Amino acid sequence: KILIIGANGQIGTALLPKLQKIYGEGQVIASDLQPAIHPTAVFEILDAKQSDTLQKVIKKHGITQIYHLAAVLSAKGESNPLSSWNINMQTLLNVLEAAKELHLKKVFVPSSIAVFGKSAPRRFTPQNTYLDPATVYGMSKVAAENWCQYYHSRYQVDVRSLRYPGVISYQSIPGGGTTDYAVEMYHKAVAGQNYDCYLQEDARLPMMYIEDALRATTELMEAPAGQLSVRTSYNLTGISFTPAELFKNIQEQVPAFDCTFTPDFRQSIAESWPESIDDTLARKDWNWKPDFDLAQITTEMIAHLTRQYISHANH
Ligand code: VAH
Repeated sequence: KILIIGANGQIGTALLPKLQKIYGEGQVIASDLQPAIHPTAVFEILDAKQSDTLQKVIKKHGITQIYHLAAVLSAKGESNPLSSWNINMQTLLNVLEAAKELHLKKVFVPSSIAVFGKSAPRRFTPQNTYLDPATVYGMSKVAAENWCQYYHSRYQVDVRSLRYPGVISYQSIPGGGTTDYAVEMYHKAVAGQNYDCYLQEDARLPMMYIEDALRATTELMEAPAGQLSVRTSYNLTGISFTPAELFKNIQEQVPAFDCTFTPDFRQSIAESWPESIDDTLARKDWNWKPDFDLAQITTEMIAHLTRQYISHANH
């Protein structure tokens, strides 16, 4: 049985139905701090900062795998550094400890391009390079990667990880990320409104469509352990684009859409991150390959969001 921690988050909301489809609805237990946003089979209100309640839920359902998708993201994390660090680290350590104590089969822990800082090459950023993250979120993910490698090498916990780029999805409203501008821009365009972007026009960032992110996650988790040469976290990417390029791409499908650019504190976070990522190792170790380019992402996002706006309008 699989436990998703943070099922109400951006990745969790989209991963839940995918895992249910693969493993069967009753095999996936969703959990989060708040009640389920979307109706699902089995849902547990769970604060993963409490080790004993986490282990109680694991035993209650006979959990053998955990997808730990709860964290305070980069932008939101800066408003309360110490509590963001405590939340991200305490939950992670509780998950790794539970995996060791209760002999879980596999664990997934997402990392992020937020682990890179000003010392890393900004273009085609390599798997191994000096990590000096500018955000508490990034610092917590660097620490998480090292803890994952530690629990794997010392206790043989089969924990696997991906450094997600900005993920573009239609299934949830953005929550505290720096890359969320892309999702917000699509929402505004479909709602017939203009968008004031909080990043500069030329802020190029590595991004990925949610379908690619979910497939990368399940492909990594299903790869034979012996093939995996990285036990911190794999570099991963889909495509890179700037807010100006996204604006132009959306305008081709929504001609009336207009966008202005008013950079805020998130611009300095974006400037500390790579413009593009070298994910050669993921391609080599477990045959990673992205499917969606920017035009396809725009077509998908506009189609899904239009359907949502129509169905909301009819209620
Ligand atoms: C964020 N979407 O912006 C997340 C992610 C690389 C970006 O970590 O914080």
